[in-house]
Amino acid sequence: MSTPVDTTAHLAVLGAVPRFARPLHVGAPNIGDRERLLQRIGTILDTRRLSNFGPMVRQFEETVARYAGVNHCVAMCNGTVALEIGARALELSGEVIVPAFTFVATAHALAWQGIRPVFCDIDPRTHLIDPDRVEALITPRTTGILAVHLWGRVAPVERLRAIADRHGLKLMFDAAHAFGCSHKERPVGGFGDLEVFSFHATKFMNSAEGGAIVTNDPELARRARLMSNFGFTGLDRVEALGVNGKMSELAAAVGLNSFESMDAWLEVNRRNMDAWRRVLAPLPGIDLIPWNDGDMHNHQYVVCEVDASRAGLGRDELVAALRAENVLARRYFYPGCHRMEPYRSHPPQGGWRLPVTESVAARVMVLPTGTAVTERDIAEVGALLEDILDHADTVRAALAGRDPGQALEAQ
Ligand code: T4K
Repeated sequence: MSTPVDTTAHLAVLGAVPRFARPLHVGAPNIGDRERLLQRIGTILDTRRLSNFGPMVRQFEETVARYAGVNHCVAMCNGTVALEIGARALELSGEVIVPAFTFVATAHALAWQGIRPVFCDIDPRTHLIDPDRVEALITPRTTGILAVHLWGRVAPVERLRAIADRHGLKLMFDAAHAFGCSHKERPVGGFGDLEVFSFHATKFMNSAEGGAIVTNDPELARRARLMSNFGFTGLDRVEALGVNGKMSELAAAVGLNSFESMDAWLEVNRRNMDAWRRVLAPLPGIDLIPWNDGDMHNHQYVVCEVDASRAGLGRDELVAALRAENVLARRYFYPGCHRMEPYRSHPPQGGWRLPVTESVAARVMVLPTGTAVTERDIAEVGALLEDILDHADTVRAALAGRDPGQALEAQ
């Protein structure tokens, strides 16, 4: 017998036309002033300087260093290569302690260098590496800690610094989400031995593709720059093993353009966050994660946790129902790196035990924001969510007949 369709609910998951004709993405790029960008590209073409530490990249590095409050910035082609070069510049080897609740690039950057990521569980309140669990993971092979400022929230920097110092470990931060964020009035960039930004298209500040290593250590910066350019110290002189990690002039031009719009984009993200707060507040079981009021955030990620017992629907059901409507919510960073290859097939003896990571990864839903999303869009998604929750039983019944993978991959 087929499930009766509730005709009072005009929901795409029940066969209605999707509420949004145009998809709302998590991570639609912010685009700066076109005229200024075309001028910059014109200069690049006129001067025929396309790469290899040209003037746009130098200006980009100065700008990033200024915002991050550090002495040195080395621009890179993307955040992943910056993490790899950062790990090498710090001479990390053996094992490095890292959270599993992060984008897989954090772990891959280590494994790609032959370093074993040792996954540490997270704090359920902050979603950040739990400093109380780090020390138990240290072995004679441990050389460092790579923590993540997830969602732009600053990792427990003081606690991690103390642990690293006590055990003679290097401390590195994946700050891919955290450009423009700060903690206790200190901007992200100067914590740890070095930090790595991503300027990917989906980030708050983008250079289309791009990344950077920032540090106050001149020797680390010198080594990172050397490694990003094949180890060349002169025209025919190679002094170290290196790779090509350089940022192009075109990427730097896009990045410089982004910085000119930074204040306006921050304002949009704040406005959108306020709008999300308003529309989600009356909805049961969809809780925005709280932020520290004293800290500065870029609000590039609108992160909530779904409590199925109060919402009446689980996270996956909600995400599937939203995606059917062209609201492309994401399950970042499900299921956790430890459940992805190659880490899933090569756990340490006894397997990974990360109960907090797993329970958080099962609840998190990330909603669209950025300049492509308006307050009106958010109000409409709010009304839509209300409809979905009001018809929770019907939605669940409709989704029960579908391949869950397909429902979640919709769009
Ligand atoms: N560490 C952390 C903690 C990170 O989150 C990341 C990257 C890294 C390190 C590595 O930095 P990079 O090497 O990437 O610089 C995306 C991004 O590719 C990735 O940069 C990002 N984190 C991660 C969180 O998200 P996907 O596969 O989820 O994104 P994708 O391609 O589905 O894009 C999101 C949505 O944005 C799309 O549905 C459509 C829209 N979009 C995307 C792009 C690229 C556009 O409208 N236009 C575009 O140009 O990984």
